Amino acid sequence: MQDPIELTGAIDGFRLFKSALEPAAQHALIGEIQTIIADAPLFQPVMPRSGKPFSVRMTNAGPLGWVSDRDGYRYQAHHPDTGAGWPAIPGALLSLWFEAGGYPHPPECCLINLYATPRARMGLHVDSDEDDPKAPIVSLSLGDSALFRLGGRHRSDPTRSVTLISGDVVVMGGPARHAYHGIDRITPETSTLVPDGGRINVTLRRVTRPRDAGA
Ligand code: MD3
Ligand code: FE
Repeated sequence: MQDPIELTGAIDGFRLFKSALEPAAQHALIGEIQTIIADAPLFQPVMPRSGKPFSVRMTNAGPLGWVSDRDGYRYQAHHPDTGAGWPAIPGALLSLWFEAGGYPHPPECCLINLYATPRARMGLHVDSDEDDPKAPIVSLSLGDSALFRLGGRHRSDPTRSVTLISGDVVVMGGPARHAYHGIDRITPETSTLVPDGGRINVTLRRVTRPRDAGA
């Protein structure tokens, strides 16, 4: 992998590896993600309390999956619609976690987000449902380009924007791990990787504290 880019003026701990995955590896992963989706169908998360649907559909691989319904956000071991356990995390993504994330314990969640239409977006938020304070989040972008926004610890902190293209890998560690971030816009037809068009983002996460850790 090439050296990462750090956004000037952005919060510490954000690292962007441009085109970390070559096209052949991206294609292979799309195949594996299609198999995961066949096993664990995309579901439509809704906001806690209001029940307002997300514009992004999701599924998961790994021992724990992230879900959101009227009762709240949480990680759980089974699919919210089928009740089945989640499929395994593909080996290529485990390799990416260890290579890019540099964290010694394996990820427990591989959250797969599908931005199927140009209207799909993800509002500014912090990922705070995980209990391991030292583990990074490793993300891989596949398909159409996205305008990613990164802020700071507080919602009102200034933000930086950067375009993520297919094959880009982002690692959030240290202070960036708890920073506000979101996806403002997808640029349609910038990639043919995803069979029906759109963008897929996968994030690899450690959810629980490792048992044996000095963490
Ligand atoms: C910065 N996903 O799933 S990935 C999410 O492209 C999420 O689908 C976006 O935000 C997407 O929660 C962005 C990059 C990312 C992931 C986690 C972060 C950036 C982050 C956590 C802290 C700071
Ligand atoms: Fe997030």
